Amino acid sequence: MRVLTSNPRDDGFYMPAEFSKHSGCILIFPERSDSWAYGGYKARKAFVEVCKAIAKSEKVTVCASEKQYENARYLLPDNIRVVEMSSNDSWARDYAPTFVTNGREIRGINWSFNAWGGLFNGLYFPWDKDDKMARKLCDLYDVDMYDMSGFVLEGGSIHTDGEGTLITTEACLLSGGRNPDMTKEQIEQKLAECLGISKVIWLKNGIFGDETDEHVDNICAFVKPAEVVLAWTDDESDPQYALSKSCLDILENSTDAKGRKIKVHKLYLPKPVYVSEDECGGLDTMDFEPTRTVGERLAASYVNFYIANNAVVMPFFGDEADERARETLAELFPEREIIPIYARDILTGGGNIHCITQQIPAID
Ligand code: KQY
Repeated sequence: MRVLTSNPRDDGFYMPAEFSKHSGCILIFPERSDSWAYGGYKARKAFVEVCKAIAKSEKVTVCASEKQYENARYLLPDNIRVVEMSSNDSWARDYAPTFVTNGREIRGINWSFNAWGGLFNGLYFPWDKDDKMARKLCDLYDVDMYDMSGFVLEGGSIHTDGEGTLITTEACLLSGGRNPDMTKEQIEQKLAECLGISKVIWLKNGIFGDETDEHVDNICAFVKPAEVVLAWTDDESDPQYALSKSCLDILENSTDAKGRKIKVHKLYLPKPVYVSEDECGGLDTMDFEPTRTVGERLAASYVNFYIANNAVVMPFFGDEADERARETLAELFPEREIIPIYARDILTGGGNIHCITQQIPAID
C-alpha cells in the first residue's frame, strides 16, 4: 500500500454512486455501552441482520474488537469475514475510507475524523482509534491511500451520483466543528479534487435533531443520476416540515453536473420516534453525563437505506409508514429485492443503516 499525496481527480479517480456495482461492504461491530443500550446487545442483533441482508449480494467484512471478536464470529455466518480491529465506536460510513476508482483500480481516501465536531460539538472523546481505521482498512484491502488527513469529513455527509454531482448539507459541512478555516468555495474545491465531482448541491439542513449536524444520508439520496429521494412529511406543524421543504425547493431549482433537472421522490417519514425509559435506562453515562434523555426525539428516517448489488436494505420502525416506504423503494428499485430490517436499536444509538455501512466499488 502506498500513501499518496497527489489528488484523486488529477489521477483520474472519482467516487462512484452507491447504486453502481459494489465489490463489498464494511461494518464495525457495536459494543460501547454509552452509545448502545444494554452494552449493545440488541444493536448487535440488528447489525447482524443488516450484514446478512447485504451478504446476499456482496462480500461483507465486519471489524470487531478483541473483546467482541468471538461473539461476532459466532453470530455471523461463515460467508461474512470478521477481522479484529480496534475502534472507538461503529460508524463505518463515516471513517472507513471513501473508496474511489478509475474503473480499473480502487484507492481509499483517509479524511480526518473528529467524532462529528471535535472539541466544538463532537459526540465523544477520544476518537483516535476511529481515525486510524481508514489507514488500517486500506492496508487490509491492499489499496493505495490518499492522505487527506488535513480535511475533516465523514462519509455520511456526502452522496454522489458518480457523474459529477455531489449533495451535502450546509449544517454539517459548514459547521464550526469541521473545517472552520475554509470557505464554502474552498470546501467545494477540496471535494472536487478528491471525489472527481464538478457540481455541489448544497441543501441547508438534514433531519431535525440529527446529532451528526444533519448528515445528508438521512434526508436525501440518489436513486439514479438526476433522481433523488427526499425525507418528507406533510405535517406543517412538525419542525421537520420546514427543513424538508427547504431541501425540496433547492433540489427543484437545481441542475446536476450534466445540466439535468433533478427529479425528487418524496419518501414519507415515520411518526417521530422518542427515546423510551427502558432505552435510556440501558445506557451507561459518558464522562458522568447521560447520553440520552427520556422523550428525546431521534432522527428516524427511511432515506438511510443501503443499496446493495441485488437489494435495498431499508430500516423499519413498526410504524404505519413502514409499508409505504417499502412500496416507494420497490417502485424506485424494481431490479432489487427490498429487505426491511427493524432499525430502532440502531436508531437509539444515534445511527442508521447507511452510516454503519461503507461500500467498496467494483472494478471491471
Ligand atoms: O453518521 C451517523 N449517523 C453517526 C452517528 C453517531 C452517533 C454517536 N452516538
